[in-house]
Amino acid sequence: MDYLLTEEQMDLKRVARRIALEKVLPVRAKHDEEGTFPWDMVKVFADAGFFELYIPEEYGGAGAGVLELCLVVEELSRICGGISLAVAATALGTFPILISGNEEQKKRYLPDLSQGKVLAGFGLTEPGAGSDAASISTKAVLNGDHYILNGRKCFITNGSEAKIYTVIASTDPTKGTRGTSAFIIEEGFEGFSYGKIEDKMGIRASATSELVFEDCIVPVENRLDKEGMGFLVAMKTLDKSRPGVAAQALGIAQGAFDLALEYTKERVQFGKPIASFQGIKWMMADMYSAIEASRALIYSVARMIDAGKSNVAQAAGIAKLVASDTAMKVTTDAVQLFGGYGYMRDYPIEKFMRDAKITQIYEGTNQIQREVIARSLLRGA
Ligand code: COS
Repeated sequence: MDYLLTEEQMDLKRVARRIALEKVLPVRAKHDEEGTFPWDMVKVFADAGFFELYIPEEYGGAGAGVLELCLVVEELSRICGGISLAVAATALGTFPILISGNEEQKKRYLPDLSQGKVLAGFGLTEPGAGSDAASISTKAVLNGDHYILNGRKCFITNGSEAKIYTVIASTDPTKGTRGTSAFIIEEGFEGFSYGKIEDKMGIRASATSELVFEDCIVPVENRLDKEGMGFLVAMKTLDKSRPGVAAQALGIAQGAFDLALEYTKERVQFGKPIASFQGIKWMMADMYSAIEASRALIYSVARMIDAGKSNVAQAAGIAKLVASDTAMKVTTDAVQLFGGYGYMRDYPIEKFMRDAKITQIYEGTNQIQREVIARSLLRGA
């Protein structure tokens, strides 16, 4: 397949592949086993310019786009779907500022984010508000020149490691989706702390934690856009970030496939490599075809977003749905191809299956993606 990437995009993909092999691979097992945050890799990624890709040049970024972000996330995830999240989840936390920040907010926050000096996270989900994002109960009450936030966000990727969080809170509970607002919260704001740090099945090299707001003081100038725009900011953010989850899923699928291909060529049973059996060959062909189909989809959706197309919710949902279901199927099949060895933690393949699962769940479960896709169909959008 030829995806007609530019020379620069192919170079970027090669650099990400090299860094993944040279730097990420040696520390992958350790971070996965110990569940530690890969600060050693954040420095490497910052030096390589991975945090600046999608940020405009005037704020210290590279002025590239979602496609470039996807290329990097794909290649890093091909080695470790957990470590790649330091980059991908920072993009998720940064997009609201890019989408709806004013000049002052962009100048204040984007330069440090683009240099990887600080990481970001995105706070929408709450214990009682997951798929039903409009039902959030975290409240922000205006009090002079600041808001007072009370509530709790959960499952926040990069939580407790990031310094900047874009958080959605209710400013007028009587107005439903139009009664929510988005805020930039800095670590260190009075009344802001971290709650439970999660112990996870997969992506164990990524931090996931609660954000706790107890009479947290947030200056009015940290509100993004007008009051009431929070839900829209969140939806537009997810439109832009879901291709990144799809790219993470794609990388995980490709990484598992790489290992399975190598193994089936080497593993001899009944006197020949198992790759020579039709049952195995056809499995590999199906796995590879699904991976390429996901790749074609993700790159084209990322290009749509970078071209400034509107109404990308459906396309972003399709990319996330197809790529994450592919990742789950391909990694499960890869474990199957390794047989008993695939189930053992001595081999890296089971980690790919554990890492794949979350891509069907976060940034909107795949049931929600189907809902988004179907609603667009029914609206004729
Ligand atoms: N772009 C622009 N506008 C959008 C939009 C989008 N992608 N999605 C919704 N809107 C608008 C709608 O057009 C509607 O506008 P009006 O009030 O003018 O009619 C408004 O936002 C409310 O939308 P809707 O009625 O569809 O809201 P619902 O409460 O039914 O929720 C879903 C819609 C299910 C799509 C939303 O709750 C969702 O995405 N849930 C998943 C959340 C998620 O991904 N969580 C993961 C955690 S974040 S990492």
